[in-house]
Amino acid sequence: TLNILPPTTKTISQYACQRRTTINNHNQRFTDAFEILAKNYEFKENDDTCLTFMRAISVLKCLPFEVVSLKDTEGLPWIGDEVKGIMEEIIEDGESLEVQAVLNDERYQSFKLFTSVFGVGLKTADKWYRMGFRTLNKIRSDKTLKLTKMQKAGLCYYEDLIDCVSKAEADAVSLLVQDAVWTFLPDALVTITGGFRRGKEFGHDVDFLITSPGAEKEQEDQLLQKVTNLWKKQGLLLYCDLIESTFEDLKLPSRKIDALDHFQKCFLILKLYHHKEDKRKWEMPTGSNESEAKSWKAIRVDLVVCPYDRYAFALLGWSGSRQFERDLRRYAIHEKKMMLDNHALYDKTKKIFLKAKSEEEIFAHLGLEYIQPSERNA
Ligand code: DCP
Ligand code: MG
Repeated sequence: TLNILPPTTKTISQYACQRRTTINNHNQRFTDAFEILAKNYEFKENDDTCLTFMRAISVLKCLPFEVVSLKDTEGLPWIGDEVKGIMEEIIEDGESLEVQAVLNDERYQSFKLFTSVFGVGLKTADKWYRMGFRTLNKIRSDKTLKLTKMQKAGLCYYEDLIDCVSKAEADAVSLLVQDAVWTFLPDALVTITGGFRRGKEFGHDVDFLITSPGAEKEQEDQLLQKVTNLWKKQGLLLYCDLIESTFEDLKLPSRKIDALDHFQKCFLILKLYHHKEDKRKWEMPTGSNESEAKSWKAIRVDLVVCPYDRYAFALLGWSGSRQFERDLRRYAIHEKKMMLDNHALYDKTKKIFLKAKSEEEIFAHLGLEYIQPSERNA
């Protein structure tokens, strides 16, 4: 049969790691709607339907044009009938009834609010909802609730943490992290990862990967303890959860698509003081006492330390996006019979680990064209 697909759509891969996705999303009116539906399915623990919408979102984000009619979606992967139905509604009426219904749903609203607290996952959100809670203030003032240390910090700094981290704030945190790390390991590489490495202007946290070519294993193991102790002394450490390494040299990459990695890491809340120049923005309205003006903001920071020979794998794994990472692993196993995770790449046919010094080498091992971080916003 003749191939009658328009040239722009016929080459779009089902794998996000074979697509270039910048931060310029031409289809936000659809992806915003699907993000609400995906979240709602996540809250209902309907993971398959959630993934269906996440994949559709990811495909729509890579299109270099705005979809204005359903014809534009012909030949696109992951755009099934359910997805098309909602797109049609949005095209015709400007909104979807299903999305409106979710937004008005009390359970959705409560889960959205509760899971926006650092340290609160689906289990806790569900518990609070069943107990009849609907607001954070009721949770804060309840004396009988047992909160984890993480949740207490999450509620305490809630207003700061819900306000996204800007690129400028991320840069200021970078200086803090570099300063502290270089005090103990002067040759360390400190790299910003996550959304900011992909060129995003805002994030919910700031992620860093740290490695050192010269450090002994012992020095590497003690680094995060030393860094966080220093911040504690300086009064900058608002919360710290240090996770010890469970990394083993010969462990096979994980089979699970969403598995956490085994590197030493810490989940932090840091006190970031505002620069003198932008202090005006933070002063109280005229008439109030200037000393009441808050001169700092609480910021979520993740630090990860990896052995130098695993740097490329850890960097690729922590740079995201989540959908890009999932599809890299799915592509590796299904198309290449290779297992990839944040630590290593293993060829199941040859039964060998494939080493890599750079992300480019990992893409090459997988037979993939290199995709820059700024094009991984899938
Ligand atoms: N990551 C992952 N799987 C997880 C957690 C993280 O693949 N379960 C990777 C992909 C993410 C990166 O780590 O891009 C950082 O995680 P974040 O949750 O910080 O995500 P982003 O930095 O991409 O976005 P945000 O702006 O929300 O921080
Ligand atoms: Mg992040």
